[in-house]
Amino acid sequence: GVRRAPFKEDVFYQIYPRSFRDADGDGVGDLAGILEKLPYLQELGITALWLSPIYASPMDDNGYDISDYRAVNPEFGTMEDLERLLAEVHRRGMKLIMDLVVNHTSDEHPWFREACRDRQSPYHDYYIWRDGGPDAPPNNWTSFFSGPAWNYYPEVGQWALHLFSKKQMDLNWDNPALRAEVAQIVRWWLDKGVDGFRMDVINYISKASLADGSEAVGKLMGFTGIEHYFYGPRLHEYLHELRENAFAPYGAVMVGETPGVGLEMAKQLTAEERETLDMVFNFDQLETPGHVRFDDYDYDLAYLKKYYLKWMAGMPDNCRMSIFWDNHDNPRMLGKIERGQEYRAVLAKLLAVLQLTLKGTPFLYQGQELGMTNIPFPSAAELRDVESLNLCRALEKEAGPKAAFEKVLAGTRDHARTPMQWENAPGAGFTSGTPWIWLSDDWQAGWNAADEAADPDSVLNAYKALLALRRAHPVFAYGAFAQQYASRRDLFCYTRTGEGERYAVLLNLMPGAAPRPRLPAGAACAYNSYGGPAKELRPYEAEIWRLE
Ligand code: ISL
Repeated sequence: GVRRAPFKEDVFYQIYPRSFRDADGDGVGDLAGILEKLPYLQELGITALWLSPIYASPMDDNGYDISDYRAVNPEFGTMEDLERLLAEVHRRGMKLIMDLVVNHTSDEHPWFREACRDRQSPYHDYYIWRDGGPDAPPNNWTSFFSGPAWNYYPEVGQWALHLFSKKQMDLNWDNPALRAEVAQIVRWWLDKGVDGFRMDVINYISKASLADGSEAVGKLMGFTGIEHYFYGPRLHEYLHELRENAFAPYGAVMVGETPGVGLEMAKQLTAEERETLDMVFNFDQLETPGHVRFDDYDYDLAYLKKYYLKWMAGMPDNCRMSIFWDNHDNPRMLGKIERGQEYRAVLAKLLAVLQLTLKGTPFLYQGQELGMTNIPFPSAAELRDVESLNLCRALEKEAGPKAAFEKVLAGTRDHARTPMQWENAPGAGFTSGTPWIWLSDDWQAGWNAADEAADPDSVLNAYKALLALRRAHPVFAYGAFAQQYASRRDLFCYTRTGEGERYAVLLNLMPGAAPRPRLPAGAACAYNSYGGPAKELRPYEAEIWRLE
């Protein structure tokens, strides 16, 4: 069975601070806004929060470009605000993890400034440099945010690597001084009482070599060079060392964001006896095979079932995966499956049941609990994300502005970054000012926290009920998973068994009615997404049954 640990019972909730709640009216969410909403999160039944970066940053990538790891960006508030928030989170019995972005720093970080100023500086070797003239970069690697992965710095006559934007410079983890520096930063925050970190693209930190990337892999993935760093030769060593030197003494949790690692690597990275990460985010569930994020297509729910069946069968009890499909880097899953309004609420509830009853650690993303979805942005002028803007610019050259915008609109990360819809009021209760990013009028149609709190059938109240059920029954955290009625391709049925309890979950994956499979005598309905069970399963109906 699964070994018990407090963090394994948690349901995490990701806050994207810019878009959560703006307390001071400047249009940008802030720490005071999060503090204000803690009662809401506690009532919802969340037990742990993950904050996307709030550190000092020029905000080229909304804070994933850090210029001071020990400072709070004034846009978000002060260090006192953060300490108050942490104390209040703990007082309410919740945990707080922060975002550790240490594959790269901002080019405005003093380390990088020093590195550029003087080749002899000890900080020079904190980054990844190659000699060469200004005409051609040292290899064919591409950045995830369009264009080559290298900048030329005439001051030192060298190229420096950046896998992300031009202002996000990759750190050289092969340098022990840099690794010691990162451990110090982690300990500094853990000393403040933070409960752990979500570690940004942490599987990219060990670069095997700087040889050219395969053109074939580049074509397939859309990025060239990735095979040289997505699971580098010293990755395990670096993570284990950081665990020993920083996390382990505090019992703090290490959650790896690990794009591109498959099942076998996820096992290697999370196996408890290997003492590396506590769990990973994998991303292969986010697009149905044959598609990439910027394709305009309807996601097939049957694939989500197939994916989790494979992973739950493949992950032994000593390994751990997170369960999620929404975050700040992707359009919302709800809208990828169904674009219309007809099934919006019931599909949101099905996804809630699924996420809170599969075996693993759920990470909810802000707004999921409201049934927030992807609303088409009106024009390219409304886009804010560096990835989207760079891609738009690159595509415009080939295809013109209209086609470029359509392509970007299908996959833009900005879909998930629109403001939280708190109230039926101007600014949606997010801000009294002008929101930093486009806000649709979706909040006027009942899709906001205040209206939903008052509606017993709302998505919000479904989440509350499901989170309460999960908290009351540790079988959902620890119990064994077994698929049932495997021949029913229109349904996803499974049991969770353990801790002296047994539950069955029935999900109708189709937007039409379906015959109901037989349940054992004595089964009692613990949750039904239509308010109570009927003879047939209705479109996207989701149920949980308590078995004797
Ligand atoms: O959006 C992507 C690129 O196409 C994703 O692959 C994403 O960049 C990747 O999952 C890494 O994401 C993390 O690191 C990035 C940052 O922009 C993302 O917001 C963050 O979640 C660089 O720090």
